[in-house]
Amino acid sequence: MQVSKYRARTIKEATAKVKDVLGNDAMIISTKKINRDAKHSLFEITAIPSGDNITSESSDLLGKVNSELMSIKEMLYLLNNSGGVLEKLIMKPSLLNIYLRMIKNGVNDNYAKIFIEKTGVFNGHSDNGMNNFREKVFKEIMGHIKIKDPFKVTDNSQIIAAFIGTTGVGKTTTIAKIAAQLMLEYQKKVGLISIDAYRIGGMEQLRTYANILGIPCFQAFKKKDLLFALTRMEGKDVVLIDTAGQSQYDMSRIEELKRMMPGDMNISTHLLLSVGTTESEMNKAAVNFSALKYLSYIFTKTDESEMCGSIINQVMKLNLPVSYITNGQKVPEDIERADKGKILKLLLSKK
Ligand SMILES: Nc1nc2c(ncn2[C@@H]2O[C@H](COP(=O)(O)OP(=O)(O)OP(=O)(O)O)[C@@H](O)[C@H]2O)c(=O)[nH]1
Ligand SMILES: [Mg+2]
Repeated sequence: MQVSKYRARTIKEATAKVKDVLGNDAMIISTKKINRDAKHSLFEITAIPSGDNITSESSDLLGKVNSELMSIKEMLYLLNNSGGVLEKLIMKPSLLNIYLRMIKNGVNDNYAKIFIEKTGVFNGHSDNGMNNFREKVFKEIMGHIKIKDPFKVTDNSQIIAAFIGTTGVGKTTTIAKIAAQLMLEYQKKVGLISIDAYRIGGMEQLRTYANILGIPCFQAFKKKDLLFALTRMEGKDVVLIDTAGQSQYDMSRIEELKRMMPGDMNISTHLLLSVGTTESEMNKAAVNFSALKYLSYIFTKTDESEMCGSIINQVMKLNLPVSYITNGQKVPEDIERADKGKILKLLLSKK
């Protein structure tokens, strides 16, 4: 293994030097700031060419930093996207790595910075033990995530839950997945209601799932239909209501839905958001649909998106709990109850 050291006055220059000699895919083993005197310091990068075999005699050198290896390409990415955090974290490869993962997963850089800052690393707090800072960041992120199980009951009361969100976000499919899960895993009696009065065939998709599961499914166009359908659901533990997809900008349709399911009807609502949506679009949907006082987020299509950072971005903005995550088209298996650890993994997954 050919290990070389490159020094320059700034981290940018040192990175450029490595890139010139070893190329974009060279792996950085360590970074260091060397103070020559009070005024002058140098950055040093120790790197190996890409594909270089890490032999046993060199594994000592790599030691515990092995898991933190970062390529020059990633370092350049951080230089352009980290707004000064890189320089501050240069001596903390494990934190730098977490920061990189967050940024590459689309976590808003302000939030990423806050999570790192909370460890105290920027205030000169020392790292007690190998993984302390790492664990602190994980704890900090997870501390912001709240989890909700919409179907947890302490008494025997019926739960009525409606699912709202923009067109095609996955409402009908998710309802089918949840219905199946509640029936098969939790032995619940489930009924379905569709209030999709806008689309021809809007009801058919839900009815097909209901037929497969062998459960009732009613359609409602108006509030009185909905009330009638609900009376026919007496005896069910859970009633799931499918709604028509609507633009987050169409406030009149959102208001219409609100009139159909007013607060006194004891219907809990849950907002579906597709993780592939841009941060601003997602937030717009979250804010405009809040007229319906939804109780939790369901993040959909994590399988389709390279970046799941939007989950934490949204959670940080409105501070609401997450109930489910969906990760594919297959009914009923592609759904998971939300879990802090799983969400953390999605935010830090390697790209
Ligand atoms: N890859 C992927 N596709 C999904 C997921 N959830 C739903 N879909 C797909 O997204 C498409 C739309 O799903 P629907 O359940 O019809 O969405 P909807 O919100 O009910 O749509 P409208 O009723 O038209 O507003 C379908 O092709 C689903 O199979 C998911 O988690 N991952
Ligand atoms: Mg639908």
